[in-house]
Amino acid sequence: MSKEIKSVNYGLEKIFEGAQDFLPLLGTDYVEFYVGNAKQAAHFYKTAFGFQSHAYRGLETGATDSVSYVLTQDKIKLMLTTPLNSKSPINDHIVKHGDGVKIVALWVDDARQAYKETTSRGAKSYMEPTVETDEDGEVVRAGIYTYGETVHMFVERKNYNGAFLPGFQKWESDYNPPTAGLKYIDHMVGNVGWNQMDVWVKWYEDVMGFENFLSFDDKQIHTEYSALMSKVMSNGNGRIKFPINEPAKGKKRSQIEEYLDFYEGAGVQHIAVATDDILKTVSQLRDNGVEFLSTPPEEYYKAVPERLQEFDHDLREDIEKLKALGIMIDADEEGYLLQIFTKPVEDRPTLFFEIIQRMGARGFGAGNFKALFESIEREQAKRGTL
Ligand code: TYF
Ligand code: FE
Repeated sequence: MSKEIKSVNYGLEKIFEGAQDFLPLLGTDYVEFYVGNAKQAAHFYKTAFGFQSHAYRGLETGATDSVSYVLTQDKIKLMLTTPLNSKSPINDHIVKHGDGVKIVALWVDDARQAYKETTSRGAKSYMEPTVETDEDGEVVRAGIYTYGETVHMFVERKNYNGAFLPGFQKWESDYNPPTAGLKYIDHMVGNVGWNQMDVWVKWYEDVMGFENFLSFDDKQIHTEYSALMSKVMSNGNGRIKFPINEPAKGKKRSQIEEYLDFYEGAGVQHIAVATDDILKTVSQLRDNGVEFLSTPPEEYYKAVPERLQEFDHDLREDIEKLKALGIMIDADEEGYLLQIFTKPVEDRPTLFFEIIQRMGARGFGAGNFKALFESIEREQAKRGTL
């Protein structure tokens, strides 16, 4: 399988040569989850994943409809929002999907322009450009729908000096567990329905000006039982990467079908967060009680040196240490990467996290797909959902 990735054509150079980017993105701004109990979820992301208390909006700050906690870790900002009464539309999202990602916010220089460029290309509006102000300045936000009920919010904060957004106060907490070394969001993956992948690939091309950076078909991504297809979309400067998965026919129910059944539609499947010391990060997360998928079998680790040699890379880490923590290794021409996946972080088997350390490689771990999917299938079998 690692041989096949050689034939994959990386697309970034082409994007740089291409016409002017009509949607310049500075990076991921924040990710907002709609959850049943934001107070408890915030405690979990602090205790288990090492996030830091950052900002708060709730009854104490004059909000009457919902409460939001904002957590940070280096460049990552998570917002956890919960409704305060039965009338809030946030309830409908939670009833249908369970806890999950509602908003993937993108940092821009001009939110009005981003909204105009994308809606004129066919994006469905979620929120017209809206100016919010407080004593720290102003933020302009505008939102469009992507797959399912998921939203991309454009956030313009060049005239703002506050902690997060107007309406939030700094969240001072007496409980401050240490960070886990998570640095930034590397990519966020969407699961879409049968035969919908190319529809959303085209949407990201036409509406957002993204390009298809890598593709994996069901011949590459399959196990004995299940299959899926995946295409990675990237924006012009390569800072934003959104792989899109769709299920493919196999002997049994694939993990993508399981997700679609339990999330009751398309949505964010996993958030990959980068670290520059995966051994330290993962041992800390394990100590904190984060549950990871089961470790690949012995044969997987036996084959690693050969897979790395194929591309002439020296693994700087001790393979025994990686194995002890269940971390997987994949290589391509440019380097290698280390990655590991959590179990779903809700009772519905939906959203999970990936921890990734890139040592030059720009791929997504294609050489690990088989071991990873077999590990996911072991969990599905326990749930009776395979
Ligand atoms: O983001 C990726 O492509 C990798 C591998 O259901 C992956 O993290 C792909 C599909 C999937 C889980 C992980
Ligand atoms: Fe991933």
